[in-house]
Amino acid sequence: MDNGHYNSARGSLIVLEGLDRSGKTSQCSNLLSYLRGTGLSVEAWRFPDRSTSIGQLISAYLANESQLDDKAIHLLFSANRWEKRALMENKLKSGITIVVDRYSYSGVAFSVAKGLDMGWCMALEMGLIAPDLVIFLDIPPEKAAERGGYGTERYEQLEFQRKVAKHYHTLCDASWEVVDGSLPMEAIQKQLRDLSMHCVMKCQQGKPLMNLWSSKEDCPHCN
Ligand code: FDM
Ligand code: MG
Repeated sequence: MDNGHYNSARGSLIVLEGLDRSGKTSQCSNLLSYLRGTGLSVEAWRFPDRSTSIGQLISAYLANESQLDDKAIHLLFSANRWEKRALMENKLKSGITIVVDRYSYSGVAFSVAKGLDMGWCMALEMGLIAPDLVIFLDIPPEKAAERGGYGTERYEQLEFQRKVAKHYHTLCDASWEVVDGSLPMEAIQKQLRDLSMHCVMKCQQGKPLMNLWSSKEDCPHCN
């Protein structure tokens, strides 16, 4: 803390993960309004953050406008999180809660589905800020595919999403909150609100900010 303006209570890092068309994006914006309504300072972030120059390279790749080696694009996704790390830490320490649509787990699950090594993928994420809450919106890939169909972006294909789902389930540990993404919208909203409020309270009560996968024990898949 380098000035006297920080609130004593820090913000929480809340991450939503799930397949494409699992409902993450609408749930994130609903959660944002709810949390704001309780008087909290909250921001909604998403990864990839397409607004930066790295994000624009990622966006072109996803739109099939460029071709990149699988490791090269993986490194860009990871760099896109690293370039926001300091800002994220400052916001959290200044009392702002951040709701993030996708984080390192997407980075790992999608790249491992393409054949990259899980330990290699995870190692690049070590030292980013650890989420205080990871909510996994769990939905069968077939059901996600039915929801108005996929767009035209790379990865929005049933066969591929099946593989991603498998790797999400490998990453999912006891610290994750799994919410059934097939439930009615309102039921999901309620669970997300309750989980988030509980998390915010714990952070306000002094739960320390941690780094992601900071030790080998935290990262069983790291080499
Ligand atoms: N994606 C997202 C990755 O492959 N790696 C990552 O690190 C992240 C954050 O990018 F198919 C994939 C997941 C998705 C695509 O994401 C674009 P959005 O949420 O649809 O913008
Ligand atoms: Mg998408």
